[in-house]
Amino acid sequence: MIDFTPWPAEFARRYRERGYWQDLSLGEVLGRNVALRPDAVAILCGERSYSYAELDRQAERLAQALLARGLRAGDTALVQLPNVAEFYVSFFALLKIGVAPVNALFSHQRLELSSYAEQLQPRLLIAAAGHGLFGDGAFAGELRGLAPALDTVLVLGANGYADELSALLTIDADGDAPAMPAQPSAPSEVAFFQLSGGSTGTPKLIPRTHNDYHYSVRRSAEICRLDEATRFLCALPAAHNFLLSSPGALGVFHAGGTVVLALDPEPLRCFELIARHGVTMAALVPSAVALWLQAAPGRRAQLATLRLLQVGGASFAEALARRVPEEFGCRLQQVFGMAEGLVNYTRLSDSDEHVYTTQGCPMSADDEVRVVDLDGAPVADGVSGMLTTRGPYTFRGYYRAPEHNARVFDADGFYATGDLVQRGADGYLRVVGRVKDQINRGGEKIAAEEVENLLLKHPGIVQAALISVPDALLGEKSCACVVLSDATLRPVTLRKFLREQGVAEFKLPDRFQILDRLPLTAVGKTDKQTLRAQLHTAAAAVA
Ligand code: OOB
Repeated sequence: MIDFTPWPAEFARRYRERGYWQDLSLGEVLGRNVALRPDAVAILCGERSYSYAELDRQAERLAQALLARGLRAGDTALVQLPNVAEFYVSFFALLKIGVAPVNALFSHQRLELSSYAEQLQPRLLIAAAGHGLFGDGAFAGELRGLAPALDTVLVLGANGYADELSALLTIDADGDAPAMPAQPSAPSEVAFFQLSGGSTGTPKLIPRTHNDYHYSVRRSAEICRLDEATRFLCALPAAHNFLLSSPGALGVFHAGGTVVLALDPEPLRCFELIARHGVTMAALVPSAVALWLQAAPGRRAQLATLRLLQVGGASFAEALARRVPEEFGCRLQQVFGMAEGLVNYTRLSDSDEHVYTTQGCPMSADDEVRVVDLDGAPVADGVSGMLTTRGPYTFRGYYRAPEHNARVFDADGFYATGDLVQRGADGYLRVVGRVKDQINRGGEKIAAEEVENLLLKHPGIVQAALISVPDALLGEKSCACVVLSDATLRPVTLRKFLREQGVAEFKLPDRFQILDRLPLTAVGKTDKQTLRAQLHTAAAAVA
C-alpha cells in the first residue's frame, strides 16, 4: 500500500453516508462510458481519433504489457508526457493495475524529475523522446541511480508518437484477451499523485485517492453541466488538476463527451481546433485569455460553438472578465482551485456580478472553509484572511513530509492554502492576495525558496530573494534580488547557472536586481514586502 494520511474515520464515514465516496475505482470515469457508449469519440488528438472502446482497449493492452514486465499494485510511476492521447492511455492503464503515477509537467526538467524520482522511488518511467532529456538513455540512467527500483522505462518515439508504445503493446500483449487479472488499488487508497505549486524548496507530492478524486470529478462535471455533447478543448497541461478534474478531461470522460487536445493555448491554432471540431468548452489561465482576446476580433465565427470558457489558476482581472462573453460569445466561469483539493466555481446560473467579481464558491456542501487571521481566529465575512479548508476531496497530508505537514495543517485537519481571501455572506470567495512565498507566473507556480536555494549555490552570491513583480500579460513575473560578493557577475551568467542546474525554464528569474543589501524584518528574515515596495518605487521613478 502506498503511504498517505487518511481522513479520520468519522469523516470517512460521513463522506460515504452522503454519497461522495462511492468506493469505486477512479478508472470508472472511463469504464462507465466504455460500457454505455463504446463508439462515441473520447479523444481527438491531431489526426487521431479514439473511441471510448479504443481508449480502453489501448489502456488494457498497456496494463497487460506492464503486468508482464512485473509491475504490481502498490508500485509507483513517473510519467512525463505532453498533451497527447497517450497521456490518458497510460493514466487509465496504471489505474487498472494499481500503479500510482506522478504526472510531471512537460516543462519540468532534470531537477524536478530527479526530485520526484527520489521521493517516490518509482518502478516505471514513461517519458517522451520529444523532451530534451529523453532523446537518449542517459538521463533515464541517471534517474535509475536515484531510484534503484526503476526497472521499466518506456520512451514514446518522436516520429509517429505511438510507435514505441505500439511496439511494446504488440510484443507483450498478443490479442485482446487479458493474460493476467488486472487489479486496481482499493478505492480508499492512493490512485495517483498531484504536484504542489509549493512555497518551499522541494516540490511536494499530493496523494489523491480514488474516492476523493472520483467525487471531485463527478461533482465538477455536474456543476459545469457536462454531457455527451460536450467537446472540451484541453490546451493547458493535461496533468494539471484544472485540466484533469475541474472538470477537465476526466469530467468529460465521465459525461461521455470528447476531449480535443492542443499542445498549448496559442490562439490561432486553438481557434482552428474549435472551429474544426465544434468545441463547446475550454479552460484557460488568465494570460492565455488575454492572448485570445487580442486574436479574436475578425475571428469570432470560428468560436461559434463555444459555450463556456473556464478561467482559473491565477487572478483574473475584472476588466478582462467582463470582455469574455461579448468578445467570445460564450459564458464565463471562474475557477479557483488547487492540486491539494478544494475547487471553487462560479455557477452557470450565477448573476453576471458574481461571475465577474468573485472566484466562485466551493463545489461541495461539505467543503469546510475557515478564513482566519494570523492567530488562526476566524475573521468576519468581507474581511481579508487566510483561507484554510478541509473536505471530502481535500488531502490530509503531503507524501512523506511530516514536518511540512505539521506547519500547513491545524489541529482540526484544516489545510492552510496560503491564499488571502474575502468571503462574502453568500459563501463566495474573492482571492485578494497570498501569504505563501510563491510567484504565480501566469498560472505557473514558482516556489521562491526553491530558486533562492539554487541561486545561493553560486559562490558569487551572498544573499538572494525571489519576489513577484507585476506584469501586464502574465499577472506576475519573477525578480531575483541578489547581493553579490563578485561584482562582475551579470544576469546572463546567473541565468545560465540556474539553467545548468536543470530547473524548469519558467522558474528562471525574468529580472535580476543587484542590491547592496536586502531589507530585513525584526526577526532578521528578508523583508519581501519592503523589497517589493522598493522595486515598485524604483520602477515608478523610471517610468
Ligand atoms: C490551480 O492549482 P495549483 O495547485 O496549480 O495552484 C493553486 C493556487 C491557489 O492556491 C491560488 O494561489 C492560485 O493557484 N489560484 C488562483 C486561482 N486559481 C488558482 N488565484 C486567483 N484566482 C484563481 N481563480 O491553479 C487550479 C487547480 C484546479 C482548478 C483551477 C486551478
